[in-house]
Amino acid sequence: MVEELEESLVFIKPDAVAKRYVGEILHRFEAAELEIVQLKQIVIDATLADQHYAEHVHKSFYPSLKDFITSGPVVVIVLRGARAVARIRALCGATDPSEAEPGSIRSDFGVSMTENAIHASDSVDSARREIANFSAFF
Ligand code: 3AN
Repeated sequence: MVEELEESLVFIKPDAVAKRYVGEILHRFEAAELEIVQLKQIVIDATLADQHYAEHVHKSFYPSLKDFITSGPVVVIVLRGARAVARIRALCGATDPSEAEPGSIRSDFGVSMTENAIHASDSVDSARREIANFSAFF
């Protein structure tokens, strides 16, 4: 049986781009046999931030998350592979870098709940919605 491939929307956040971790993070995905389908450095504006984080816009942490995510370039990537969504989430580690699994991207490169280096879709449905949100850039 041929396994169905999944796609995931990933972006390397402004903290990790500024610290020049892009190459190291991309290497981890390629080493895991994930294919880069799209890749672009962009700046997320206020409208796209609100769209992408729609489920968080009313939460207390959202204003600082929005300030941060629009503060500088991000590298947005569509990755494809077998069980890509779950495997990428595992490579990223827990949302809070201090709780992220040793060797995960957030453990190695994140510093806080806000500056946590990377975003990755949490389900195939979220990936579809998020890729559509960013499609104007590809
Ligand atoms: P994940 O990115 O691991 O799926 P979500 O979807 O719960 O986590 O949160 C989206 C983003 O919102 C996180 N990557 C993080 O930057 C930020 N965030 C979530 N919870 C908090 C919090 N309690 N305080 C500050 N930022 C948060």
